[in-house]
Amino acid sequence: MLDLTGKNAFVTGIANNRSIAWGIAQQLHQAGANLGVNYMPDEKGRYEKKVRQLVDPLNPDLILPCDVQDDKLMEEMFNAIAQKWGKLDILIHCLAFADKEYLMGDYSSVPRDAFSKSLEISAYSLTDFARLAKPLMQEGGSIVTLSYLGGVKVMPNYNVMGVAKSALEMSVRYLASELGPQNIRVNGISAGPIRTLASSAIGGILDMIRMMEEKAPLRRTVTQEEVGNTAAFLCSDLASGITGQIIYVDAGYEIMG
Ligand code: NAD
Ligand code: IMJ
Repeated sequence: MLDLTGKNAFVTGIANNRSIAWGIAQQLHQAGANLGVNYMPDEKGRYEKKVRQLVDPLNPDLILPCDVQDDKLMEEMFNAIAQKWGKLDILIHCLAFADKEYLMGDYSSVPRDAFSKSLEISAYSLTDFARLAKPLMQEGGSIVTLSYLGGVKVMPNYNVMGVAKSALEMSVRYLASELGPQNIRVNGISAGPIRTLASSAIGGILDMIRMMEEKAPLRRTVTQEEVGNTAAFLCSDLASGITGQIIYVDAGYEIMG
């Protein structure tokens, strides 16, 4: 039933084999979609090498550099998508960043530039993506982003990222409202804690995982594959009536008081 054959899907945010974006790319590929991915450009080309190796078995049509803070690269990425595919059906936004020193301690210590940087990379980039994708989604489409409970409730150390996720989730709603008439659906997945580069780099992730195992209704954490399955569902015709939603893939943790 879940069939994405012939759909063009661009997945952002793969850094390594633990990335949530990698889980999503695999499920979209399995459902039959044509894939494109980005890598974060760096001087030594480390991310590029890693991403190329990883995605090779999925035969991607496109592997493009993109730093969401770089307007030129953003434009070039969407131009390359337009040239290769003509139309885009699915866009996955799976990236976030805050300076590590502000993912701890007092929230109020965050300076203006670190606040702006985090909101720009983690939240504004979705709006940028939507504007650039809009002309490529004339036949409709699906945009999915990744969020975390820390955008709705105060979670230890999440700090400025929580404020960014809050802006991201509200952007999902405004974009869904704007793009709905063009049959473009915009949704978010709020995932439970998963060990990735972005989560392992911070203190306390193991405590959060232990808490999930104790308190979540399913008494466990969730996997990249489970998040990938939900993303594939949201991008498929099975979810044709769903837009503007944040779906929790968190073993039920969010409902607990
Ligand atoms: P990850 O480190 O594998 O992925 C983060 C990605 O963001 C990387 O690929 C990195 O290159 C990219 N990125 C950072 N700055 C960028 C920029 N300027 N331009 C382009 N790309 C940039 O970690 P992850 O946990 O897979 O994170 C993916 C998403 O999932 C994030 O939005 C994160 O907030 C969200 N999320 C993660 C968890 C978790 O526990 N791991 C839980 C809920 C939500
Ligand atoms: C991140 C910080 C604090 C608590 C956290 C997290 N918990 C979880 C995360 C409990 C699950 C992971 N998460 C949901 C994120 O969105 C992570 C974003 C992030 C992580 C880093 C680490 C390395 C770095 N900058 C980062 N920017 C964003 O330098």
